[in-house]
Amino acid sequence: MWTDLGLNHDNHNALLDNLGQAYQSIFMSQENRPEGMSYFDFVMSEAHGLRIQELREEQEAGRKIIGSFCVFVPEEIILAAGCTAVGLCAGADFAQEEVEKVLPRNTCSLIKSFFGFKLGKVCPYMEVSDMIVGENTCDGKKKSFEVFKEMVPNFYQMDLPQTKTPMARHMLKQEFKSFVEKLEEMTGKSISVEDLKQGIATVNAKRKALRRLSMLRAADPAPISGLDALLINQIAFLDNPIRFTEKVNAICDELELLIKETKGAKKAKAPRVLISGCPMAIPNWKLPSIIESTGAVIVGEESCIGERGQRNLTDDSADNLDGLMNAIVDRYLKIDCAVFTPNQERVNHIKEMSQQYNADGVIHYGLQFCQPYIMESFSVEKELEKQNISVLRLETDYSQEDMGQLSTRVEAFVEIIK
Ligand code: BJ8
Repeated sequence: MWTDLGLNHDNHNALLDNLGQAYQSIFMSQENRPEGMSYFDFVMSEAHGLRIQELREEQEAGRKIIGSFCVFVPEEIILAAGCTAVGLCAGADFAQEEVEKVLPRNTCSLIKSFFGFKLGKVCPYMEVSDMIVGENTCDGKKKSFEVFKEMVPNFYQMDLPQTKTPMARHMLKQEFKSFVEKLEEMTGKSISVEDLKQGIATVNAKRKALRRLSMLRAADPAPISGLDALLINQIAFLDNPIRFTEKVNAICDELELLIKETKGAKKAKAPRVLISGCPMAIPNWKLPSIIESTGAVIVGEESCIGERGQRNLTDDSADNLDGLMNAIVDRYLKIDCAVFTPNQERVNHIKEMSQQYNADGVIHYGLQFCQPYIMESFSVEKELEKQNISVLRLETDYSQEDMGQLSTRVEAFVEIIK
């Protein structure tokens, strides 16, 4: 299968070895994990195995696989077109020397990562995709896609607004309509009202389940570690959405029982941290593992791999395509990514989340060279401090070199918020 997909065996094996070791030491060493995590451990163990086989079987049956890098690419529309959506994770350094031949050194790790996966030929999700969608969000992504599309013949670029004015809304609707046309052209099939309603229902069910999981983390003791909750949010981008939703609801049932029995994954009264900032794609577990190794518990992620990406359902009440498309546009325009200006909603959401999950402090996570999030972190800090919410602003990348320094800063912060 790997040869068919054009993967480089040596590089791929090296990646899997590293991943396997990291997973064992970070996830499997945790105590008091809910039983329902065994499904998500299984998915991870088969992320480069059975899941790829499944996607290839779907392809053989005529479905197209659509890879994407951003929560702005609407999964409802992909499903309505009879296609499958996969997130292209970009959470680890790979083939960095090769990457720095085509991108400036001072590019954020997330962008360098997907270039590394492509140049090192190690990502089966990228290779299995019939189309890869890149969205014009930050300057780094937008300009790097000019280079990336030379490497990926099946690349589709989606333009996105950077404000939320009526004109921006109009532009987003046009972009989503062009995306519909592109998918219809690929599949040779028109999207009907029923298809779109079904796509919306599947994605709404997934988001509701993830919301349920988030709310349960408000309990003290927290019934699930932040690492495990992050892992579930990461897997949301890879797994079959219907099966994934069932499994998230099943673990939520278990967590509700644990809460009733006041059983926690972490100790009661453990310092509670909210993470806010750049997305943490698989296998980016560095900062969460440092935070939880101090005895603190992460109670929420204000991130696209977390609540920012999953909050807000799509209204499915319209009975025509235009009405449903309007509802999709309205739902996506609520995403408060830092590429938007102004972006007051994001600060409001951080405040709201820290209250809702009883956080003792917020750690703002910025990837080095990510201008939108790092610039915004100053105003986030100022506004939260006005409300007496303690904030630690961190900048890091995917390397392990700053582990010591990060641990020292996180430990000191956790001492303060205890
Ligand atoms: S909606 S957060 S998934 S763009 S870290 S590449 S911003 S320089 S990832 Fe994102 Fe969509 Fe926004 Fe969400 Fe650029 Fe920053 Fe790198 Fe980033």
